[in-house]
Amino acid sequence: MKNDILKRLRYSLGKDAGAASVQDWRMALSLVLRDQLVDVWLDSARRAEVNASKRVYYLSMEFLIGRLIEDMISNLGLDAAARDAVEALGQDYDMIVHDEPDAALGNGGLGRLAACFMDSLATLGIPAFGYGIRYEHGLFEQSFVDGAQAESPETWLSQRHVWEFERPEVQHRIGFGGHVSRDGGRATWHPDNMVVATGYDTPVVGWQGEWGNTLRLWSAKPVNPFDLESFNRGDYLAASRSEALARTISRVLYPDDTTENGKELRLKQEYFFTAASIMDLMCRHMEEDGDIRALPEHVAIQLNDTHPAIAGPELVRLLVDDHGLAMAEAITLARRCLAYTNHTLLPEALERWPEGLFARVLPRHLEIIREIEAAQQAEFPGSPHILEHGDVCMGELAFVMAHKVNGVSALHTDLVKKTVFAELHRIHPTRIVNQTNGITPRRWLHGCNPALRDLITQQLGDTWVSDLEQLAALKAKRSDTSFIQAFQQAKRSNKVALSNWISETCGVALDPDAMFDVQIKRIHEYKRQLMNLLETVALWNEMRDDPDRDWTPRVKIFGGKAAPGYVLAKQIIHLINDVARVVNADPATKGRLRIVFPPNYNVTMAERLIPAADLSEQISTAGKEASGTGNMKFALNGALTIGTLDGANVEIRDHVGSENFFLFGLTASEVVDRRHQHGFSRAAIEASPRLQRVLGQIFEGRFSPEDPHRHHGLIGMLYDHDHFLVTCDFDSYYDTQRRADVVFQNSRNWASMALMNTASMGWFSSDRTIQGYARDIWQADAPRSALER
Ligand code: 26Q
Repeated sequence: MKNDILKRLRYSLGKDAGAASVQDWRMALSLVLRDQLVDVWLDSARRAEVNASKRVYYLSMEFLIGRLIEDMISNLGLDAAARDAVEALGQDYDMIVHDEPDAALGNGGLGRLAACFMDSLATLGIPAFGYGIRYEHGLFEQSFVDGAQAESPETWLSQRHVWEFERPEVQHRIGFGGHVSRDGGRATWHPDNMVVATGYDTPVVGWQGEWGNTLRLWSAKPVNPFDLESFNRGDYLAASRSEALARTISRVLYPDDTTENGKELRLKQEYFFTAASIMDLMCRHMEEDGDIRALPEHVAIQLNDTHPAIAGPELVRLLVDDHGLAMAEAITLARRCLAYTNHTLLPEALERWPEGLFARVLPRHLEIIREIEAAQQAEFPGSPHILEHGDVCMGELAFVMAHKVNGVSALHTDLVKKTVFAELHRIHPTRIVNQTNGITPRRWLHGCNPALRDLITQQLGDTWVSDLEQLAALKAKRSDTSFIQAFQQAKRSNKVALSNWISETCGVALDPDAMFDVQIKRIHEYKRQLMNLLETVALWNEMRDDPDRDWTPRVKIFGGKAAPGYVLAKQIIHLINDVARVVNADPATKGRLRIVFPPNYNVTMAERLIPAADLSEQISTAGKEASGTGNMKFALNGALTIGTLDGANVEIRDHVGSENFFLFGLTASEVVDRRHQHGFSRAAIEASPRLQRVLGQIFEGRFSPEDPHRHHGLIGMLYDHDHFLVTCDFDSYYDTQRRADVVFQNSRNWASMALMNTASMGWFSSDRTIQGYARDIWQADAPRSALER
């Protein structure tokens, strides 16, 4: 391996060992690893082809994959070999591995779920492609300027992305705009704008390197790179205008995790990657089979939310306009290929596009949508409309064009049936199914938590990594003193490592024996970071009032980004930083309470924080968080959850046992009722002197003396439009936190509860989730040989 690295350094990167930077070493090592992936990868592709296997196509606007190098190393079983080789070359292995930039091609849960699914599909040996966009700029980088969020562009591609293979031969022309002509019965779309989608392939090899799938990301290029005529005239700007226009499409990830309504570029991005993916899979099918009517036997297309919902009309367009099928047959055939995953109930997050915009960008698709609508109304009179109030409703479109629709946790699926799609569910009572989310144990335990991983492997051997339910055997160790001590030791070493990193990056010293209480996720009102902060201030007050009490020391850790246009979320960030500054400077609570908010939360930071957490904050307003997946990562790594009955929290609590979970707050149906009570938030505030005091302090500028009015907006919101019931759940949350304090004092008991969490989380492996999709939705099996390990 050492020689291979030197060879790559020299012949692929053109560098001499003496002149090589950390980045050069990292790339050389990565290229060596990539070589080793290629054989399995190509072999898997060949096997899928000769077996004419059904392929799964996972269409997602986002793949939040993070760094790849450690995954690649451990999936190939090369951990020791890679470290030895690098050290023999006199280089710092950890520095090299940490040099890789995060591929942040996603906002949060939905994008990370797609990445976990790719890992599980490969591990299970299910032939699959992930299709998405190769954004030049991923999610923005976050910094804090005087406590406020500032954004700057992310630039992961400023260095070469070593894992990918550019496929200049894989090109599809994507049209926009123009008009539709008719010749006899046949329609032809004449776009007035074209871009080329070029594929870039990243191999995704599963655990132990037995099967490899492809993540194919599309980049937009101009049809004609350069207008020579304009150049010769001396008009240099015009000469490259078409290039600039085309490239805009794959330039940047929208940083919003709810809908940015009506943005033309967003619609173009959605159509761009969906159309390229559909054309790509159609070409593959026609080459391999040749019978367009056999498409559903070979193709399962999963739509990750409505973002690729234009796949329905696009598939119908190709079947009717290019292959000559009748409209009704085309719709039925398309539906048998398509399935749709819903990730949200928030009304503002359901995608709608103005018909006018649609007509301008995708005129033929709008016609087809009208036909889909007409067919649906003819068969099911009074069915909810796809076209409504001058908008194209993407949720209804996706539902009607899918043979299965799934929610992402039991509670969420139940609410999908009762709320957003109640009427469609009545008409199609077997279409909605549940597939509770999962996480890949390779990254979220084996990779990120070596201390715990080694302890588990010592006990169980290493087959748990691809069969996570085996962790249940650890339950027998809950009263085993020496095992519990080893489990505690693993957690403590992770906390020490995190403390060192926090001290370097934030300049705050932490006590590794304090309770590490962590809330990391996008900043959203419904996720209630604000409630966590109010509780922190209340605790600070009480510690100052009663300094002699035996307080459980706490470290409150926050992480997360706010959408740049989400004013309230940004105010919450500012308030957290303001409170942190005051509390961390207070000698009265020194050693007892610390607040840290390391900037630029991303996948890599999650991998540091989660293994070091004692308490996991999953405190969304009940009924609002579709599932959550961070909640699973924490519990798997031995943190206890403080949480509401929301999303997958419900199922986590069922698995780990109610005695090992800190439950509080209103239930989803109580939330609905409470909202109808006039003045509910003022009533809740009045009933809680503790909360009143905190709100008063913030209002008076206790934490922002240089700008005492800074947080008036937030406080006013809590009094008058507390849509997410922060005030109503506050007391219950505060009391439950104090219960957690007491339990934490008995560290052995806490560790035993934490162990019960780790041992009970096997079901939340994304391997189980993917097996559910394969069985209930895709009818896709793993080829025997790949599964037989
Ligand atoms: C849509 C249109 C225009 C601009 C942006 C968007 C957009 C982008 C991202 C809308 C939504 C998202 C992301 C949603 C998301 O991450 N949802 C989360 O999905 C997780 C995986 O199922 C769940 O665990 C979380 O509960 C859910 O919030």
